[in-house]
Amino acid sequence: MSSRSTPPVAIIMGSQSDWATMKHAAETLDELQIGYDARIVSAHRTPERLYRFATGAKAEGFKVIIAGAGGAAHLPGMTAAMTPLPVFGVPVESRALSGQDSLLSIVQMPAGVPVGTLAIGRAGAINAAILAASVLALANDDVAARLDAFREERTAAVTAEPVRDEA
Ligand code: RP5
Repeated sequence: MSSRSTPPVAIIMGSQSDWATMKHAAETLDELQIGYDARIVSAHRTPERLYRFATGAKAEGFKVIIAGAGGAAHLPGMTAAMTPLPVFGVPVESRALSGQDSLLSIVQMPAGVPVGTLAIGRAGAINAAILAASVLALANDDVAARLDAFREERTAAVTAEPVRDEA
C-alpha cells in the first residue's frame, strides 16, 4: 500500500480521448505547484467506478474535483450528486456538435446540485484549475501567494499596444 497522501485536486475525465483537453488543467496545476490525481472515470462505461470515486472522494482526502467530459456529459453532474466537494465541469469539444452538447449537458443542472461550469475546451480546463487554486487558497497561504504571482505575471504580459507586423 502506498504511503503517498492524497493530493488536493482530482482531475477526472470520461475517456482517454479527453486527456488532450484535460492535460491543460493538469499543466496549470503543475505551474501553480498544486498536487492532483488524474483518473479516467466514465459515467456511462464505468458507472461503478464513478460511484466508488464520487462517494469516497472526500474521505479519500480530495478538496476539489475537476471533471471533464464530452457529448452526453453526465460525469460532472453525477459526481456532484454524490459528493459535497466543489465540482468544476469542463465541457470537452465533441466532434458532432463542437462541444455545445457537452456544455449544455454540464451546465443545466437542477437547483440544488451545482456544477461550476467552465468554457468549452482548453480555456475551460485552464480556468477550472485556476478556480480550484482559488478555492484552495482560502485555506492555504502558500497557494494564495502562488496564485497571486500567477495572476500578476499574466497581467504584466499584456502589452499596452499591439505588436505591428512589419510591412
Ligand atoms: C464521453 O464521450 C467522454 O467524456 C468523451 O468526451 C466522449 C467520447 O469518448 P470516446 O469515444 O473518445 O472514448 O463519455
